[in-house]
Amino acid sequence: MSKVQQGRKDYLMIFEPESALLVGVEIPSPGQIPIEESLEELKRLAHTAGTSVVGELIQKRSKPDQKYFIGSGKVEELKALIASSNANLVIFDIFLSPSQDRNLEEALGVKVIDRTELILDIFAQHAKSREGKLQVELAQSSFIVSRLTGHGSMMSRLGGGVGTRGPGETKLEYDRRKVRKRISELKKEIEKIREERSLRREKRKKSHLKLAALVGYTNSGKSTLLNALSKSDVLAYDKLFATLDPTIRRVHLPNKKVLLLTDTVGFIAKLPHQLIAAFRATLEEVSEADFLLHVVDASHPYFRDQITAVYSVLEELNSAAKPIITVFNKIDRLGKKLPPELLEKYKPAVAISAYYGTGLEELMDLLGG
Ligand SMILES: Nc1nc2c(ncn2[C@@H]2O[C@H](COP(=O)(O)OP(=O)(O)OP(=O)(O)O)[C@@H](O)[C@H]2O)c(=O)[nH]1
Ligand SMILES: [Mg+2]
Repeated sequence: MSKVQQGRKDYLMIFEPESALLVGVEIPSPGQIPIEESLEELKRLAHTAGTSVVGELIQKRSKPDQKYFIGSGKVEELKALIASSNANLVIFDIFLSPSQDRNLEEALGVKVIDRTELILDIFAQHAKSREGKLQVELAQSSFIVSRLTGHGSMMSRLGGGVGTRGPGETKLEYDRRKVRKRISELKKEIEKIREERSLRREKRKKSHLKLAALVGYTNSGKSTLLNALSKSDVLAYDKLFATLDPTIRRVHLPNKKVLLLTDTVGFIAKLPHQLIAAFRATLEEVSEADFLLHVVDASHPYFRDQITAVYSVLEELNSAAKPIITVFNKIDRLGKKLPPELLEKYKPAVAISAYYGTGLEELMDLLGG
């Protein structure tokens, strides 16, 4: 996993090459995505982070166990699986409380992380710009501070060499204070970036050009579409969360008008709250946009659930009421035509292949109108 901690000592989590076991827990609740689907996605996230997956375990429960989240019988089963598969990491597809994380690490004798930590790790690896890096560090620091509650399991993931302690002060209090201080520095720096952005935005408004934001589930093809429409070469990659930094490009429409189009970080089901909070500066492009282009990977078996997940993130960004053009992408991978009722349901909507350039004229016409 992440090697970014090199040279940035204190706050980032430290991971080594890993063989991971994945654990999914199904607790019946309305709107819950199927456990198999969620675990499949967790596996892709683990691969993106550079971890190999050596096994999976699923438990169905009516409610979480307070101590371990899973039942104590399952803990034993997991222990045996760790021994037989030589796993050195367990990734839970749920949000673990700090004490559950600690109890599990103690019982299993290997490192335990949850979905949030995994996604944070991927973000840390993919952040390129100063803004992206600051936001990732803020998300990680906020996560760490939320975990600095008791015993020292998290401590081992913080860089050592913490300097001299004040008289009578425990290491924990010291660390918590130190991370909090860093959080406030990071917030100040990000605030500066927000101000720069808002200046740029003012300038943009004077140009009277409309701004559209590409939103959508991660890997749906947003960057590919941005490239196709603006004839540029933004990084598009078959990995989750390839894009972390917003990039704005000009699109020349058939009616001779120019539209500004911005790429954004992809969304995902169960997006950690810390990330949305930390990426506020970047995601402001979405709330500032005149309208949204919602890119859907129509070839994904669970694209309907992905649409729902995107809408719930848009709600969190107070942007669900904006005009939305739904773009069903990757139709080249469909065996048959996209059902017309789908286009009707999400009207205005188009079916395209950003990769092969199919349907782009129709989309351009919609953008111009
Ligand atoms: N077959 C096919 N593949 C596509 C199409 N559009 C995009 N892809 C592929 O899908 C993968 C993801 O594309 P990106 O454009 O990076 O997706 P994104 O939405 O920007 O993803 P993140 O930035 O990771 O959230 C890449 O491997 C693309 O080549 C399409 O129309 N057809
Ligand atoms: Mg992208």
